[in-house]
Amino acid sequence: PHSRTELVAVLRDQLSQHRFEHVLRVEQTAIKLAQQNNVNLEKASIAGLVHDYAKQRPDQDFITVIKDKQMDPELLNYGNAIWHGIVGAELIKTELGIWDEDILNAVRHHTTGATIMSKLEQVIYMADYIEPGRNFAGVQQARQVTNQSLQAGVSFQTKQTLQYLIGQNKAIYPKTIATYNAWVAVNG
Ligand code: DGI
Ligand code: FE
Ligand code: FE
Ligand code: FE
Repeated sequence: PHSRTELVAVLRDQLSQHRFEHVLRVEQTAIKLAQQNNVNLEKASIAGLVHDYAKQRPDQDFITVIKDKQMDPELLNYGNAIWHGIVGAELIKTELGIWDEDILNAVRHHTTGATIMSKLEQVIYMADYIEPGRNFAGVQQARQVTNQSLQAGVSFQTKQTLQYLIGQNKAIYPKTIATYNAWVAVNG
């Protein structure tokens, strides 16, 4: 895909209607946050559009990439929730021909966050969390905090997500814990 229109057509084909509409809302939210935080708008648009590109792929596609590219073997203990970003970025390179490492890192880290995140990575991490279709308890506060300070939003989400996962008896991917430790004390 060489234009936004072509990229949108690929995503419409790869994703369910529900997931496709989420992706369009993440794109628009990312563009807004990028404007507020002096981030490149075109990169925010592309990263927002492709962040969940691999979300509906079968597990075996990810397992193949993890083994072929000798990625962290610890990944094999997790599932689609962790794979679609970190491993999905590799599919975005080879299948969509997007090689921009800023965009790829934003996709890689959109679920788990990272100890150090660029502004673009922070924008995509937050846009995915607060896009207008989200309706979990606390999302209004998340939107307010993020509009005041992008970094405070990252901290807020990181703390909320870890609490949520523990409440659900989910295994925590070590990078998610590292993100928590790095961001827990950030207030603005
Ligand atoms: O792909 P989306 O649904 O738009 O959102 P996402 O990529 O941010 O999150 C996908 C899921 O991943 C979400 O239900 C929370 C979950 N998740 C985030 N960190 C971890 C995790 N799940 C596990 N098991 N461990 C984690 O560390
Ligand atoms: Fe996702
Ligand atoms: Fe997210
Ligand atoms: Fe998403």
